[in-house]
Amino acid sequence: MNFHVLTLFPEMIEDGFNTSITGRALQNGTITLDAVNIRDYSTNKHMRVDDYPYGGGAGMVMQAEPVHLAYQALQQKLGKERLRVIYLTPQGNVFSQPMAEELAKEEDLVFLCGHYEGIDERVLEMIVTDYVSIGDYVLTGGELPALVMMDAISRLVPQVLNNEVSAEFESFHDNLLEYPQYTRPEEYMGKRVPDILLSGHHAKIEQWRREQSLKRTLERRPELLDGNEALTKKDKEYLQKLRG
Ligand code: 6GU
Repeated sequence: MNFHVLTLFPEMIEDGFNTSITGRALQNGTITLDAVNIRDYSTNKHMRVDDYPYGGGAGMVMQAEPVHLAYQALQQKLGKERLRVIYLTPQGNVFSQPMAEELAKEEDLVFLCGHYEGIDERVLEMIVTDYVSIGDYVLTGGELPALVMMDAISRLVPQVLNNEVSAEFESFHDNLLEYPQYTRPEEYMGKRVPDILLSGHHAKIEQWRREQSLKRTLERRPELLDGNEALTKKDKEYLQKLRG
């Protein structure tokens, strides 16, 4: 997986990605990251990349040309005419695990990060293939959303997680929330680890964990249960019992 990020703050992208699991994936070459400074493609003698909005209004707008030139340089470098270009904007489709799974299949992904009041619409029409938001709130720029997306996509790339099974057994496995986890000591401030987890009885532990997932999902995210096709007859009986 090769990530390319067009941004005015490349150090924010590099620093944000270079730690922990994503940092290790960069070090061992499973993932590459190329943070391109859009300002390097300014043709203005003062290296400006923004200007006042036509029609008036608050703030500044990023100009089309530097973004377009940065994109064309990337096309040249990769020898690819068509690229998946994701523009981070609160006006986009809301990012989700299925979207991460789909994007993880690509060889190259380009993230375009806007700042100020956004980017000149004309270059967006020319190069953007996907408009994506990370939720209904407003951020100052697209860098944190790009990092959020790259993190979620990275952990789906084969070889990125050291434990191969952990990408499957997670929150949103079967679209249910994950069961609670415990580690040593067996008792902390008078609170004991559930006995079943110390029993060594694997089938019973699996059943307990499934029930905890169902209980937690019912309590915290009940909408995930509506029409959930992963629910077995046994799951549904347990949910009936919980609902009383
Ligand atoms: Cl992708 N960008 C910005 N600026 N704000 C956001 C967002 C994206 N997603 C939610 N809020």
